[in-house]
Amino acid sequence: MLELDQLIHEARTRAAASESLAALDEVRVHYLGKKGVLTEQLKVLGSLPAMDRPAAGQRVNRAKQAITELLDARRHTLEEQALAEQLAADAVDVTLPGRGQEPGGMHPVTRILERVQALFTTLGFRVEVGPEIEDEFHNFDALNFKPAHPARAEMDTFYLKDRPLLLRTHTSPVQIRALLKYGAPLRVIAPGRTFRHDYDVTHTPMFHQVEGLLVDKGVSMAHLRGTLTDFLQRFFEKDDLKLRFRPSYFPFVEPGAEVDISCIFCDGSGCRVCKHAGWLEVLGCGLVHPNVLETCHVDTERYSGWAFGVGIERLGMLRYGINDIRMNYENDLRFLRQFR
Ligand code: 2NL
Repeated sequence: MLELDQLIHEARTRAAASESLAALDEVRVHYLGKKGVLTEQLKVLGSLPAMDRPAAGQRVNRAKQAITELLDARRHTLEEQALAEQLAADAVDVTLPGRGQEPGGMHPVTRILERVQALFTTLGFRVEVGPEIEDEFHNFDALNFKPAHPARAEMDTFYLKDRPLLLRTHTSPVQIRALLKYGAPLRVIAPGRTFRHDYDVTHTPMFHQVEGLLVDKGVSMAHLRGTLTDFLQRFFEKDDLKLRFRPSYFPFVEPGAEVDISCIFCDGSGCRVCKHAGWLEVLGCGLVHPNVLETCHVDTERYSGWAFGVGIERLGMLRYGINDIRMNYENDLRFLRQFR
């Protein structure tokens, strides 16, 4: 029989040299496995004289137990080490500052839309919305556009395959629908998307508009001027803002006017934004054409009305100093982050 004490000593040395659980398991297989050194020793017992067998068996079993214990002790040490390493690697430094949140923000177009709506709902206007796909009747005919008016041409208007359907070119049709539905008297504003065949630094094929319509008894240009002055002074937070009405033509109003405000960047003394004119054009307006009121079954002997239309992107460019309208729709985070 082998020298068992020598065997135990050798097993202890090899266990201590094992740096991983896998390496330690190889040592276990070498001594205690099915074909291990000690297992072989037990098989040899059979060839000993009967009287020597019990004592020899006892010695082998003690050696087996000693090796099992030293392997267990080593495994325990290795497991503790692995656990300590894992804990160190997973450690969370609770004193580190947080990563912070990056909340989204309201798009500038949405901000302007909501601001304009708030200013008019305060004055008793109701907000109306309508379809973006319209027909020629609500978008043109009811608004007194003559059959050959150039705005109807495909150069300016997006028609659907089955004409008379089209993408609305303004939100006026929403007000036509409101007037047909509710009749006079009426105060509405119609915010929403509009579409025109146009693309450059001041035009995108999709843009937003708010239109306002007021129909009542004794409505005049003076009333329109007062309401728009109040609106624009509040919108630009400037109570000495000046308005200038220039005669202009839109088929759906008579008289029609374009409204300029004193330049909010130079107060009228002249700068690059107002091209040294001292004035900025902001909206179009006028008294509703009698043909429009009659188409909507409003009694023009008793009622008159005024209306206006304003471009939301245009207002945003002025209020936030945006110099290219297309930035609104490019989703550049350097642009969007400025509106949080
Ligand atoms: C512009 C001009 C304008 C209107 C819109 C309107 C609506 C109805 C009847 C009469 Cl239902 N008028 N809207 C009136 C004058 C001008 O918009 O340049 N907007 C950006």
